[in-house]
Amino acid sequence: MHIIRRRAWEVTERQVTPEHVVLNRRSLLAGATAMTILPSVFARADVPVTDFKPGRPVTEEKYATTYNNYYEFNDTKTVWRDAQALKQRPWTIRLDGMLKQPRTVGIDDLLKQVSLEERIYRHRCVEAWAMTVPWTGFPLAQLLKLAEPLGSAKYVVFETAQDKVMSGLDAPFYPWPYVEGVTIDEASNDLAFISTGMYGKPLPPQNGGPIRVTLPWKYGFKSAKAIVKITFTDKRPSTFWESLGPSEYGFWANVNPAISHPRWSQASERLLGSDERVPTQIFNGYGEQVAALYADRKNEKLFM
Ligand SMILES: Nc1nc2c(c(=O)[nH]1)N[C@H]1C(S)=C(S)[C@@H](COP(=O)(O)O)O[C@H]1N2
Ligand SMILES: [Mo]
Repeated sequence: MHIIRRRAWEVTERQVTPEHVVLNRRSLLAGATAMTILPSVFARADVPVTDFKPGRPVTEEKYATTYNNYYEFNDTKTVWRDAQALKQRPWTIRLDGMLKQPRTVGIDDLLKQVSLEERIYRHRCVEAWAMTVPWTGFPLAQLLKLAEPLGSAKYVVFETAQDKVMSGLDAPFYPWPYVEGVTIDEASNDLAFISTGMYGKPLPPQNGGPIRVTLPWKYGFKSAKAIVKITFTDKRPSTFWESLGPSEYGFWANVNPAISHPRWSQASERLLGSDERVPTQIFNGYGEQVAALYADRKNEKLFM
């Protein structure tokens, strides 16, 4: 029996059951064959689902999994083809820096120590496209608890894989590895999530499989894919996109329709799979949950 842990900002009653959840339940009921197809630890049909009131339809899976950014492979939107070459097992994650005991954990060991759930989040790329995705995974706060950072650590830094199948790594000019980071306070926020599945299935390589971070109130580039190292530090990290273009891609990168990218407006966004444009919301619509994180940071460039 899975209990849905409700928080003030969650819906009190599920208004809709997303179609893929219904389908997975059905295939579970269909018996043993379906059970062997559904890998229990990555993504399960019986995990608690929270929809976070997306206010728009869930993006069709075929669009969310075939229109991607993954610069380690290449800079085209059809990078999903090349990304299939990234082996998803074995996979380890190094926990490093200012924590009680630096160590390396295997992903399947890690997954046994957390409680999986499904969350439907909006995703807003800084390029002004957006999708709405059912992620399976666990709160980043659970990982912090397992990692036991020292009280003096202020930031969590995610470093992503550099594999020989990633031909984009040979491209000059990019400051590999892809590194992203947030404050410990941001990482502890209820919305900060580690994704290991989507649409009730293991996370596909092109979407960051086997493990990525998902920070729905920030522009998508903060949500690092294919994480191999998590470091705790008291120094603000130099992050991939910020070091490439600090005036275009800041460290904080909170979504804000009122602050234009130097080369385009951020006022609206295109929904993947349709030509519909919808207004962009501050903090991507999650201000109620995250605005307080920034109350004492008024003098910083929080929104690009
Ligand atoms: N390692 C890595 N992570 C990454 C990127 C990348 O190029 N490499 N692109 C980022 C950007 S710009 C976005 S919008 C999202 C896209 O996630 P999606 O492909 O699952 O939609 O991944 C982010 N994480
Ligand atoms: Mo992005």
